[in-house]
Amino acid sequence: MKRLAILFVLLLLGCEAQPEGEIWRFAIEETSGSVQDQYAQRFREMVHERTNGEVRVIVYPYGALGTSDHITEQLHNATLELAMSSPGHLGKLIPEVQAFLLHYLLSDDPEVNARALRDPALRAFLDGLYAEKGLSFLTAFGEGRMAWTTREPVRRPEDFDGMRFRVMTSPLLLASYEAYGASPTPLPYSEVYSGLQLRMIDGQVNPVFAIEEMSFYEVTDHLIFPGHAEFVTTLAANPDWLESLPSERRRLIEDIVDTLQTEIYEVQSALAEERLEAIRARRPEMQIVTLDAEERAAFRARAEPVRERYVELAGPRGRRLLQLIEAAVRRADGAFAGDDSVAQ
Ligand code: 6CS
Repeated sequence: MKRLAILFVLLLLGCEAQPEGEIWRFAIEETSGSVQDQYAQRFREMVHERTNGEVRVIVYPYGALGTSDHITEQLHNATLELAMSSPGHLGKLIPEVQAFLLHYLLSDDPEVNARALRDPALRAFLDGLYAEKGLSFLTAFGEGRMAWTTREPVRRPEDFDGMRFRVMTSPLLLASYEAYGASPTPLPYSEVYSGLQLRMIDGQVNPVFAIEEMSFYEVTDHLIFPGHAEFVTTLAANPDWLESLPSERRRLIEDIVDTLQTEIYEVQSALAEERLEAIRARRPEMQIVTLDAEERAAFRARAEPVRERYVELAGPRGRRLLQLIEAAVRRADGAFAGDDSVAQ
């Protein structure tokens, strides 16, 4: 049924009178005003300006072309040229990228992660993984600290006992929340609000900007910062399309992606603050807590063995990616002074 609906939208798009000139179709996994939307809109403006209007970028917000899985499929089939592909969903196609979902691996400081995600060795490795699955990796960036929103308070892993907790659809997320004793429930983004409202699920996890714009704070009572992860997304392109572009267009894309790497850090940072204030103002009774070091340590201890589960799922290349991320975060954090080597 969903496939039919998507086919229908694609047919409509095909029939719609298209303006003259080159068109690049860019799908995002979030709604208007989100971090991904602000990225895509800036990308669109810069392409337009720097090609003197020869290229138009059409941005499709979440829902226009289906779920994250549908978007990746369309990118693969060249119905789209560019798309955001978050590891939380893309892990089904590229198991190794689930490393970004491991808890207490990235820093709790988005600025450190922003530096780590620029690491050339890490990016080159991701490049190879995406290419093998018929996608071109363009970049990875953080969208902000993740918070849990739940109906009941959570301060210890035991508080998760039996909790039906919504996660994105990558398999590793099941292991991550099972380790806390929860009953993880994978669902597409579009079904989270109704799932909480109808009490099919008791909690979910997302960055604050998303909790605000998807109104998850309306249907949960506790917002908890466990310091366990930042939401990381990746931008990918269809490889045949990318290779078919003249070299100056490819350079233009590289240039814009490079500029946006800095800009998007500022965007997510401002949104995280503004939207938390908006939640406080609209729902003053919402209990907002940041877990302290001791509380985090209890979750960290449960999360540690999930790394082995990840390696089982993602194999030796998964282990390698994990090492590259660890090394990049250490270097970005300034605690890895001078030594660039990472064990093979
Ligand atoms: O929870 C999700 O499924 C979604 N969350 C965000 C912040 N972006 C895209 C992703 O699909």
